[in-house]
Amino acid sequence: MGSSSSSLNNVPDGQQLMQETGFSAAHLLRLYERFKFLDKDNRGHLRSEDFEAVPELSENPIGDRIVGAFFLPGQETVDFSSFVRVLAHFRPTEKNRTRAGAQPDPANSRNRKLKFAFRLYDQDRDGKISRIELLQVLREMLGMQVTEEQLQSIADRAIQEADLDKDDAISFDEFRKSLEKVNIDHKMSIRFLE
Ligand SMILES: [Ca+2]
Ligand SMILES: [Ca+2]
Repeated sequence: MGSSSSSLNNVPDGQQLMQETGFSAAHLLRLYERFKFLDKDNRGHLRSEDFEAVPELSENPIGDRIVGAFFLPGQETVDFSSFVRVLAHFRPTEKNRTRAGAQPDPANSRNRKLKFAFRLYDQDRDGKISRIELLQVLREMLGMQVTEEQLQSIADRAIQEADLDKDDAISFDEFRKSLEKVNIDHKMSIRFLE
């Protein structure tokens, strides 16, 4: 433990990030190595094009959206702390959290994971997934495999099933309910963290 916490001193805000995100010292060190590797020019921050070097994102049909989630609105760079805070959403959910100082609703909780996923759809951030926003994601994910008509009918069905208040859009609550039985950990795994 002694050696890993001393090397953690080389990681910017290492101790604080460990507390906040639940990543171990060893894990944070690996993420910092990864970050420095992506930060080719040693600027201390990443731009969206730096993420192209991550195959799991560049090959992911909605990789651009996931990369976009690393950036706050209007910002073009992401520093190491923000990088880690976003990646914390991809940590497996802990069933029995008794860790001292743990956040009441940490980034890897089911609720926070769902919120993260919801924002990948809700690009105008109005708190609802509109039919158009849903269609855009489906188009990116399914691409050439389906016709426009099939896409429309998949979207119709998804909205019909999830849209409880019949406003033709999916609120976060409706989104959460429609995914009640889905293993979100499995859906939101990313090899990046191994
Ligand atoms: Ca929206
Ligand atoms: Ca609705």
